Amino acid sequence: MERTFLMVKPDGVQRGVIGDIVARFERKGFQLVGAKLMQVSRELAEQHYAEHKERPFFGELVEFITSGPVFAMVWEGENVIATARQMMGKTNPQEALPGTIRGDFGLTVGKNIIHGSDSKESAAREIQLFFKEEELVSYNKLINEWVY
Ligand code: IDP
Repeated sequence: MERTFLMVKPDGVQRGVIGDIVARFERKGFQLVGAKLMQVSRELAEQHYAEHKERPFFGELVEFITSGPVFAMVWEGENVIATARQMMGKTNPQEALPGTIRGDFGLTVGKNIIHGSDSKESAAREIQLFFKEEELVSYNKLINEWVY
């Protein structure tokens, strides 16, 4: 089973949409294997966004993601990386379709509510960056027989 790293950003936490977001992934049939509310340190933020180091908005990105608590999660399921990205919608909430998380909850690219890994490689990297192995739980849900 594939795993992905999803994170409700500080704007999503402040706006009180953690529950709505978790509910969407649960209802879809995905399985939560780890979650925590946490404050991202400057060092972790710089590692997480390392691929954007040269972009003009890198400073803003680090400031923003460290500006308040985030809700970090690991989700499991068939094709969860790509499907979660579809459920999130386009990076710019003004282009994200209604029905997607960013389309329904966001208005600006700098405050777009949620982060999600964009590939198998970034999922593996981000999961180990945010979670210790013992914080992730493997378990069987009987309902999976009705999902797959
Ligand atoms: P993604 O989050 O949809 O994968 P990326 O291109 O990886 O999008 O960008 C990472 C984050 O950087 C975005 O989620 C967004 O919050 C922020 N970002 C992207 N482009 C801009 C920009 O032009 N100005 C400010 N922030 C941006």
